[in-house]
Amino acid sequence: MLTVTAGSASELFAQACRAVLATGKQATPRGLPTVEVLGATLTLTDPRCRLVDVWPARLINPAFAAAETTWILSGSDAPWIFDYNERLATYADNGRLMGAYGPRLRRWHGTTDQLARALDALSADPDTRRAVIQLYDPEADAKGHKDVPCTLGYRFFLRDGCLHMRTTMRSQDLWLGFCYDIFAATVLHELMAGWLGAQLGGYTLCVDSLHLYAGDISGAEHLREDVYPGVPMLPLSVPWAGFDRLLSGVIDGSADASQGWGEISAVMASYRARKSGDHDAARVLMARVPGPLSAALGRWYSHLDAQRTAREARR
Ligand code: 5HM
Repeated sequence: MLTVTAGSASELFAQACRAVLATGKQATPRGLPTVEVLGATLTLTDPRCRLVDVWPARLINPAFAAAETTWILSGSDAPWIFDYNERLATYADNGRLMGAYGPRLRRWHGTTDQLARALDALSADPDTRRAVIQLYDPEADAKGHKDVPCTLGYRFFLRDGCLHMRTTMRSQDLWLGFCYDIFAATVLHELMAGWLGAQLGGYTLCVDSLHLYAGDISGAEHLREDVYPGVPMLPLSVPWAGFDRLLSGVIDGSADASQGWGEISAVMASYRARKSGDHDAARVLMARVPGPLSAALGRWYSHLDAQRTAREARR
């Protein structure tokens, strides 16, 4: 059993990569070679340090992290998410990601808002062990869809005024999936703590298969020993009653939000502007709410620019 604890997602990521490289075994599910550890518990003690940003070995697209988080929390499985990550579309069946977390989270089997249920359970009995959000659906997920949820579920525990969150995953691609999954899950964690008026406790991820694909091993081997932890993200708060309205505004760019939500909204708007070819507007929008996410977006744009220059030089 692998156990790793760190104060930031970047450090947790780097330490977990080192551990998988050192102790992992070969496994080749769906014909794709991996190095895998079976049974890992990864704990992030400060869930607001949620951005994996390990320059230059592993940068993430912060606009996709922001977009995917709002997509999930709003209960959506709409294809607009592909505007932020075209590769996701390869996992779709008839244009839809059948494993999308959002509808399961906010409308399980078309009816139950599990987010509201978990909040109600914790409000009614702060010591409850029943604040459970289930994502894996044994019936729907055995039908052979391309996208099968890797997260089985989330649980929350309120102890001594601190809200702790635990996630169980059957499978976690440490290089690619982890960086985005931990971002979205810890936003949910921070929001739930805010709705309950609780301090933010630790975030613990229990993974069955924690793996690195063969193509990512060299990147993992080149991670620096002294990873910069980064700084906590700007605070995210919103009353539960206004949550869905705020999310719609963040998604369509109409929200007049400040702090963390303002940054998320600006980062998404900036990325849309850049995709439409307006790089100047993208830079202006990116600078609208300065914070760790917009700073990371600047690095992501530099990375995309460098890739384009290299491509042009090869022509
Ligand atoms: O064969 P399997 O269904 O586990 O393949 C899905 C791949 O996507 C795995 O490498 C899994 O770990 C990764 N993945 C992830 O890391 C998938 C999802 C989708 O729920 C996710 N994180 N959130």
